[in-house]
Amino acid sequence: MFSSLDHAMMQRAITLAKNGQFTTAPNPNVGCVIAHGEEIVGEGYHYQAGQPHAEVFALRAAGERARGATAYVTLEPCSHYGRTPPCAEALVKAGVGRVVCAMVDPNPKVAGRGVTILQQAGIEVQVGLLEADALALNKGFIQRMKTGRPFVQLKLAASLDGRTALANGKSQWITSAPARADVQCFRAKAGAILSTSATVLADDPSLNVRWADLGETVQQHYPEANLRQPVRVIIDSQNRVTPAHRLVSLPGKTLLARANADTQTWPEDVQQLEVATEATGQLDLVALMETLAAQDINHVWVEAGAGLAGGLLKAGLVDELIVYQAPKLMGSDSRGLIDLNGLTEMAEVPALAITDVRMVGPDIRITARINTT
Ligand code: AOF
Ligand code: ZN
Repeated sequence: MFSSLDHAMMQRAITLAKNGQFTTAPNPNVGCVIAHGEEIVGEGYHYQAGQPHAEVFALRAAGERARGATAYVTLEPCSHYGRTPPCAEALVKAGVGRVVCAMVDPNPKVAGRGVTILQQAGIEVQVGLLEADALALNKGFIQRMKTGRPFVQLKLAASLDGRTALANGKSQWITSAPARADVQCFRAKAGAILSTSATVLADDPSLNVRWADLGETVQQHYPEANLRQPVRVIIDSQNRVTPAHRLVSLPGKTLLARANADTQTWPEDVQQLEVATEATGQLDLVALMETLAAQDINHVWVEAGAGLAGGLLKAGLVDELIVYQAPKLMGSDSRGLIDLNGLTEMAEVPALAITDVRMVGPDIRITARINTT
């Protein structure tokens, strides 16, 4: 059904889509190429929510040459009036002859209606080219649309023997500067950074994206990578975070997830989010994730201690682990990586599937999925 030329064009559209990976949240990354055979007449990608969609930029570039052309789009063209008018209608109006999309848009407002609009206008439509690559582009968006929960990445940093701090609590720094720059890139792509009041009280962290720390590659290729700050979400069931903590007054939104809101005066960018609690008094993490998804957060990047890491794993809320390990040995009286107390059988041990291993400076970075099979 698809020629090698089709593959090359969709590959180009996927490359274009990645240009928006730091900026489009909560919208998906989408790329579009308009071509007559081998000749590309227009290209575009979605840059930021509220800005035109990928197809609009590509159609603008193509002008009259869009007539009779093939449009390659990494996501089904939209059919709805959102922040912008429907792309499917724009493609019809421009007179394209054929549309190839990598996948159907899981947004219930679209979900096949874009394809129908095109087909009803007599345009040939094909779906499914390089679908796996398109799915990988928007793991968070797709998961939120399909399940009402965000995609959750748990970051862990440890010595080679899996320790995160000495027995006296000292931990700066275990991993290298390049590993910490890599963390900044993950933060910059996420919709939210999740941490706990324990971390805030212990370290008074910023939990923001810092341009200077993003590393040269990102700085050169994505000059707008720090235009958007992820939302900081702090689990604070005991109301221990105060307006004096550093992250409260940094640019960007902060959500304090609490059992009960307090009556203090907080800066405008700080919102208290009341979340249901469990019998233990701890916040219901599933309810928290669903609330975050309802606030359009596709992708949560977790940077916290062993307690939250264990809690999220036990609740089945972790989709991917990003583990940095430094070439250091800290010994078994140092602190461990994850609280998974009470395991008595190997059958209860969460099984992982490692999907990537690479060096980041002198450290290694392991990416793993929870193995559900
Ligand atoms: C497309 N092309 O480039 C993107 C699409 O609020 P809006 O108007 O920006 O609409 C956002 C929705 O549109 C988003 O949830 C997704 O369903 C679709 N995104 N569609 O045709 C694009 N970014
Ligand atoms: Zn659109």
